[in-house]
Amino acid sequence: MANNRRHFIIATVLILICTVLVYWVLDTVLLKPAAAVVEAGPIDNLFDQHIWLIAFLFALVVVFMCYALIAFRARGDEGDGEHVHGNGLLEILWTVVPCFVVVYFAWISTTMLLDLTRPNPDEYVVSAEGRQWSWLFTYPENGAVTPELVLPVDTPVRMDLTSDDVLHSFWVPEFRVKQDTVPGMVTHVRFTPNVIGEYVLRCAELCGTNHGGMLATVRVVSAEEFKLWQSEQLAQLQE
Ligand SMILES: [Cu+2]
Repeated sequence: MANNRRHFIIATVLILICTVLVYWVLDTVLLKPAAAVVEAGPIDNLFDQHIWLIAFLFALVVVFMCYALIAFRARGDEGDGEHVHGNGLLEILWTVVPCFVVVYFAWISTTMLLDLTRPNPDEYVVSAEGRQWSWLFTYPENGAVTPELVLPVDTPVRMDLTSDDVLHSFWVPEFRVKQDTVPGMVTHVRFTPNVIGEYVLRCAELCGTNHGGMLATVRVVSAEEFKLWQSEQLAQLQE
């Protein structure tokens, strides 16, 4: 019994160490670009919780397996091992605990999705059309049509997305959110850019030969610069 407890304590400590190491490796390898929207905080937090869970599950399986292989190996004895006929407590635990984990992640993911997709009365609307293999943006308030997306900083934005041909997907990694564009319907994606800068919009849905080249420049500018840009667009329209 004392020996069992010793094995259990050693394995638990090894699992905890392995969890931290795997988390550290994944966190180092899966580099996310610096966030540039208000909504990034909770999204990155959810991502982080998943990475911790993945690291723990990996450690749980691999450490137990390796520990058992080494600590309980048959030393010259090739006879049958002891027969085990199930363990009620263990079976209840490994059914109930994962259930709670799944419900927990479903709950926080659903509430976050509802939060991120909730309409905001002050949102600034821009339409984006995806086509093989480029993007086109329309500003409904003045009818300007541009190949680059220019947005005012610190303003909630709603993109109305459509497709001219096949499925595409609107994705700016720094904005974290992603949404498919679907032929024949309008889909929406909402975010609030909070860092002035230049980003790249990428198509994230395999859509044909030049899918990888389906990029567009996204510029997040100050309110003054945005007004200037709007008046330039308007002047061009009136020419
Ligand atoms: Cu694509």
